[in-house]
Amino acid sequence: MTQKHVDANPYAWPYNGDLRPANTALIVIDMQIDFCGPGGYVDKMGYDIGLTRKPIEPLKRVMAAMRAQGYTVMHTREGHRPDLSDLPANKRWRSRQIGTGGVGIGDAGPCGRILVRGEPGWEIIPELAPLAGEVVIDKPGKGSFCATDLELILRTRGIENLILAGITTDVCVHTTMREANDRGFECLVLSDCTAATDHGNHLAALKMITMQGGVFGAHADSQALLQAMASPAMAEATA
Ligand code: C5J
Repeated sequence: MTQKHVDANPYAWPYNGDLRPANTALIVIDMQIDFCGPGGYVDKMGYDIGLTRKPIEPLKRVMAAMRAQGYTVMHTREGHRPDLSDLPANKRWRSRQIGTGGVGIGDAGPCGRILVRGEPGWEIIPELAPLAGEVVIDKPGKGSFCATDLELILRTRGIENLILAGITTDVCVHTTMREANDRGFECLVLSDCTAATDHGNHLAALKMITMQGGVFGAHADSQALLQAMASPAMAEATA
């Protein structure tokens, strides 16, 4: 077998050097107007969308390169049914505790009802719109595996390695990484293609990944991934 590694932290990723378009997917998590657009949920809560918009430019480059090489590119959207039958009461209550006017998930805001499927704020931002044929996973929770068909789709495609990006590092990206890691997927978070509503939390979330030899996987910046993708595969070292 030939080998390709990303210069990642705390180990050269993936662990077995088996990085190929056929076994590796990029999952772009929740790059929705509600998380990084003006008038969306994050903006309404009073957080700085300057932080959550930072991943857009590096993500554009990574998505273009991965699409060009035939890697699987997938997207997720956090959101609830219009009748809110999949919105736990405690999630709704907590979302109303912050921001202006007690407005939370399911309530009307400047971009329509917050995190409700079909509303303008729930849409993926136009800069990172999915291409025709790319899988989009609609999830009611923070993790991308909970109450979705993501795992079935990944297994059906023979995906073993997941490259994770999007919003937010400490919530939906981390939850998805933890779910994926427990299912045996080899995970890499792209540090400049994700962001949190608090930069300290972003840094802490990245640091958590590096504990215990890479307790959930590894992280690297997008440049390191692009370099690995451009490099010729090396013959496997023999002991
Ligand atoms: C949050 C997310 N933070 N996509 N969602 O509520 O991280």
